[in-house]
Amino acid sequence: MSSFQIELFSPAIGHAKQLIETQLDRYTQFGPGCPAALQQAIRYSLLAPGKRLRPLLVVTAAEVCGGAILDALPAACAVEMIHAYSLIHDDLPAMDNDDLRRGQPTCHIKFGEATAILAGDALLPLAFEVLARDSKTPVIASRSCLTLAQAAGARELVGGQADDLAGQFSQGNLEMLQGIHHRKTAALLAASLKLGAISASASNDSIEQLENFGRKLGLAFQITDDLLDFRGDQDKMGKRVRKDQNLGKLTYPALLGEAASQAWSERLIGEAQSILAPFGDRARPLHDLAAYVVQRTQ
Ligand code: GRG
Repeated sequence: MSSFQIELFSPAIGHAKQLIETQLDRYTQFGPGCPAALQQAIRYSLLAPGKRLRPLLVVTAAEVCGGAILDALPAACAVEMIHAYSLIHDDLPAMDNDDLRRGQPTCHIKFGEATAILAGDALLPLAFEVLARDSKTPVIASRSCLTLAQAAGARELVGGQADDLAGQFSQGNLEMLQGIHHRKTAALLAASLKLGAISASASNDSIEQLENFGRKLGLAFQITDDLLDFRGDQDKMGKRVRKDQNLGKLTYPALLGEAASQAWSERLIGEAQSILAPFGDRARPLHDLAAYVVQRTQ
């Protein structure tokens, strides 16, 4: 695979990414009631050039389960909204205090702290509004809302972030690091796979297999993220790099070394890909996305 831009990975991925971005654009044309500056800040962060890995996992999982991409679009957009809110809030001075994200100034640098907080606050309920209103059936809507709420909540995304912030300067071990990243990163990736399967009304077995695939993929994604930060190509990453090292933060390369971290992420991807065996050839696109996760350079 010579290209590392996700849309160039396959024509189908490029097409799905366009559909997702068009729909995200539609979902954030709020009309009367939403102050102009708030709408601008929401769209600035949400529509900025991200990889869209999570929504692509949603639609790809749906297709692997025999579902239609259009039926998976509300969940795909919802998960990207949660992700974008978490990035806006993570970049705030009270959290990671970052000034660059997705190759552009962070939301609070561009619009001020109060507007950035409110932009994140607005994206969070918008995700559930979209799921509740636009999922194909009421059963799919309620299962999707539950799945996303759990992944974004106090035990997973927010809890992982809290522990990450609390542990920033402490001595840690691999178990602690993994506990944080299972929740901060892998939970939302696993939920993306599960949401795709739910949108296709897949069997409970398939939903569980895809979720397990997502957990391993999520951990491999985070290890790769730590490695990319450690190796430090800011232009490719579109965000500040080597911050983790400078802050003395617990990371995989710091704990295990670069080579062992790389080997571990590749092993996790192999394990994740083997979970896809029951899906046969239909799982090829997910297999490929998993390979992308450890080969990526951004
Ligand atoms: C503030 C509630 C709250 C949570 C923050 C997502 C997160 C938790 C923090 C962001 C910082 C970070 C490095 C998190 C790990 C997850 C991660 C690598 C996010 C970046 O995801 P990409 O690479 O970003 O998919 P793009 O911009 O491509 O969407």
